[in-house]
Amino acid sequence: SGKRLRVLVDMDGVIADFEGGFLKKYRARYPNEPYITLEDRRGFWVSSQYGNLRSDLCEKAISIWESKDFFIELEPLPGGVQAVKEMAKMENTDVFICTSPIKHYIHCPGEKYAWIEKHLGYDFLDQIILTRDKTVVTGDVLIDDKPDILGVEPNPSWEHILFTACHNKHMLPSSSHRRLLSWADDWRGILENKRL
Ligand code: UMP
Repeated sequence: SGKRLRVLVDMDGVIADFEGGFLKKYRARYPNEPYITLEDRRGFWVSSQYGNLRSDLCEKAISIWESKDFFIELEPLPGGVQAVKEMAKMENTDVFICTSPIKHYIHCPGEKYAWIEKHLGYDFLDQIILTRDKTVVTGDVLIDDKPDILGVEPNPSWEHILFTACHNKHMLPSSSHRRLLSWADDWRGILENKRL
């Protein structure tokens, strides 16, 4: 019922556990260095918080996600893969995975494709949008854990639904954001609302 809907779903922090994967590999590679628990994470940029802890930890953090196999080995976040599959099967619904690759491009873009094929299937490779600027992509909703999604387009077509993550869960309720607390939250209700 209602109009056709285009849903953009972010990858890291929404369907793939970037924060958990990072912390596990950081602690394994740098067992004698300080780290930030997921409970203590604040701010979208992991590298900034590690850099504030001690300046040399910024580049050590970056070395983790620039390594081969970091992105392909990320675990799915609870309910994310199932929700995206279910969403894609709904009538009048087009789902795209909209994700920003890191600029160290040797491993990341290919591994993002491989992750989607592994967890969502070969046919889902048609639904990938890799972009460093999500404001130029049109859609009805963008489900993303990054609080500030900026780019060259000052008035993006999508409504940003803030997906709760360890780094944004303490942020005050923003008038500009509706939230999805997890994939157990009412994402179907948000879609039905956008269809009206
Ligand atoms: N990323 C960084 N630095 C950080 C944290 C994440 O470069 O401190 C990368 C990982 C992802 C990208 O490839 O940024 C985030 O992409 P989106 O979730 O915004 O699509």
